Amino acid sequence: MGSLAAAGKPSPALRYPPARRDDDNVDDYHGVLVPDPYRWMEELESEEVKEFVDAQAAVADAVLSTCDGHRGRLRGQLTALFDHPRFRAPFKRAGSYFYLHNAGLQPHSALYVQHGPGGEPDVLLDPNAFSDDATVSLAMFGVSHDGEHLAYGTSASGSDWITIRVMRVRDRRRLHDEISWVKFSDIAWTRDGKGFFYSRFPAPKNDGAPLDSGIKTSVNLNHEVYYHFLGTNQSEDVLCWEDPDHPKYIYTTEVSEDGKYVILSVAETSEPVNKSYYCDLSALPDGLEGMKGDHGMLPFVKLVDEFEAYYALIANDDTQFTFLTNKNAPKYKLSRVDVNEPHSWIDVLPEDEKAVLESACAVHGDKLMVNYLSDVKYVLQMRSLVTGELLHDIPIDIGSVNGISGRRDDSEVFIHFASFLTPGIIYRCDVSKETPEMNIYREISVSGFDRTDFEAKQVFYTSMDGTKIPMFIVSKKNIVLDGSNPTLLYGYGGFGMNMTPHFSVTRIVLMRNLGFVSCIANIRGGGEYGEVWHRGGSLANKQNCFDDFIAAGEFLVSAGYTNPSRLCIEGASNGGLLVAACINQRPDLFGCALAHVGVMDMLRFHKFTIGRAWTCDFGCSEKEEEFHWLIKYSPLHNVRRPWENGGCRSQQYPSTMLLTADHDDRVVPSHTLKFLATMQHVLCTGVQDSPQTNPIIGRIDRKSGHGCGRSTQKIIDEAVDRYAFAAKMMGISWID
Ligand code: X98
Repeated sequence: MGSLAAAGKPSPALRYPPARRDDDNVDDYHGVLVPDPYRWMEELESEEVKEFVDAQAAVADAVLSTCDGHRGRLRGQLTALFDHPRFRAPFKRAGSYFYLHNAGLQPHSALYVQHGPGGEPDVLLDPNAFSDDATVSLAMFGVSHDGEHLAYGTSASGSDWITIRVMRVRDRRRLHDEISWVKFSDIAWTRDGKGFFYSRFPAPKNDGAPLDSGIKTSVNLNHEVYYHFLGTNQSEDVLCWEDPDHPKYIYTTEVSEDGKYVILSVAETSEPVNKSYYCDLSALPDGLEGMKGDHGMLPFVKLVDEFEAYYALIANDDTQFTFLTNKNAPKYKLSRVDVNEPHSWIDVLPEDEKAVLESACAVHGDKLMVNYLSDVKYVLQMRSLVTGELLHDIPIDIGSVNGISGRRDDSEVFIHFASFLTPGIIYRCDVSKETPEMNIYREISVSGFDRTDFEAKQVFYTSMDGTKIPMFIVSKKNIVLDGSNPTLLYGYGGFGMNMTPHFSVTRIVLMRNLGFVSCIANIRGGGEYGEVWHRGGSLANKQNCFDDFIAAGEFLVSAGYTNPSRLCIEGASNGGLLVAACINQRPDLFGCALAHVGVMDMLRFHKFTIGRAWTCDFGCSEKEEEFHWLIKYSPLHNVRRPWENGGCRSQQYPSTMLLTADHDDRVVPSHTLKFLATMQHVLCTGVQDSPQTNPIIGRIDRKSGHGCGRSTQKIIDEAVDRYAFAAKMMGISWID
């Protein structure tokens, strides 16, 4: 926390590596001069940055070595608890079941195939064989309609760049097909199984380094859609769509279940807003083959050609398309249009007043399994696809529906459910029955975990402006509210994303062996209550996210769960920004902060990779009004000494770990490196006899990215370091 002695006696300030400050580097934003002395840290491949990273690693190692007691015990418990078999929901193609499964401590889940319900499951594709050090992962895959071929995308070191390859399912024979520079793409097979649509960017310009090494930080522009024919070279792929007049557009494709149409979704930002085009494949005179060579792009019809709302195709009956949309419906609804009469939109399932319509899956002819989020709890229902009418409620426990897989030509539906104290259940539901039953198909059990030792609840606390904010609190049963419990508060608050109940082996160990209370605050900016909740925490309202998170901390203190010296905040990505902004604004309220892969430089995020797509939530410093929003909370520009300006002499920042990774091409590592150097300079190296004795360290992972595709070992290693650091810094003892 801000005041000293979180963990007992204050230790002397650490010696941080010197970082060159280029004081001449000053930017003029609409007449306001803003220094950027660490601009050189944006050159991630430079020797100077590599030396800085190495020197920071040495400091982090030295601090972490003082946590070795906790590290060893955490490693033991986490490894034991991770060692349990886990599964994802299967999906069916041509009578065969495909699913991901990890036996326990395997670095990555393998893709299995089982031919028919009674078939023997077999490994189809094992990502553990992709590389010796488990840094290449399976990022995406798609099986052709006839079940004959698997197209799969791999990512190296957690990068967003993907390479697609193809395998014949029957004999697991790899084809020669190899498709590079894929990013922000789906694999959309045509029903004839001859090939698939995908999206890519032009190959980055060769700057002298091998194209497949290092991190590429340049802005991603000029997305394109291609069709790839099996067995051919990528150079022969058919260019289906590009739009050089709109280089920022991002395209994704899907083929309708009847195989007749390809639907093109066009987005410009990460906002839930897109244009929707379609092309009738059956009307192409010579099919897609006829498009080979220079025949222009596919004749897409622009069904929705304005960025006014979000449209996701749920099902079609020939020209009748049913979409999940937020058009005049911030909690989403289903609408239908006859594409031959593009003004014929009707609402099939109108917006619910209370619950957000999360997803809808058309199954068994004209049935629809719909999934709502109501006060951050999922609600499942069977409805009629034709009329939207409710057929049955499908009771589920409080928790999250992580996936529904089913098709209109099948009555077998799989539902993946998990919650704080439920590691995972895959239900099989025969929807041909009058009243569909949820039968347990697979249940994940974690040996050594007993759910009856714990309890989970939801509270609603009041934020600064009076808004009620939901928060989940999970802990061992019957904890005493004497203000002494170590508490982990997690949040995200952005891009309409929901933080819903999920199972975490790591949190179980924290609760069981370190007595933590584990909390998730569903702050504004997320989509928990639809688009209004999202907008309430974005653009000019972004400060609401920080106020909501700070209010969560204050609630946990005032309700007797904890006190500031034992309150640790954590968040990743937009949540890393959240944590960083909150320690700037309330250094006194927290004992420890863990900020992963955060957006820390709010004035320059749009200049790297896909950062410009986040202006929907943040705004952009190039616009004067928006610059003034951003400069107020940008973590990099708001580090102040708490002991100055009237603060008490002993006040300081919480013990802080900033995490990033060398191949994070979503939020480039320079955000964290610049923020780390700034914190260390302002609070420590630039001050004589600084009161800042709580460590400020950077954990910079190697051969890793924004978070996806990490091996089990990397996940354990990182959790060990973060929570050993938090426990040691907050003076928490191990409970056997
Ligand atoms: C992104 O930046 C997601 C990036 N992204 C995608 C895909 N499509 C996109 C279309 C437009 C803009 C961004 C897109 O990943 C995509 C499409 C098909 C298949 C797979 C991917 N996000 C934000 C993020 O990462 C919020 C969540 C998604 N941030 C990092 C926001 C701030 C920090």
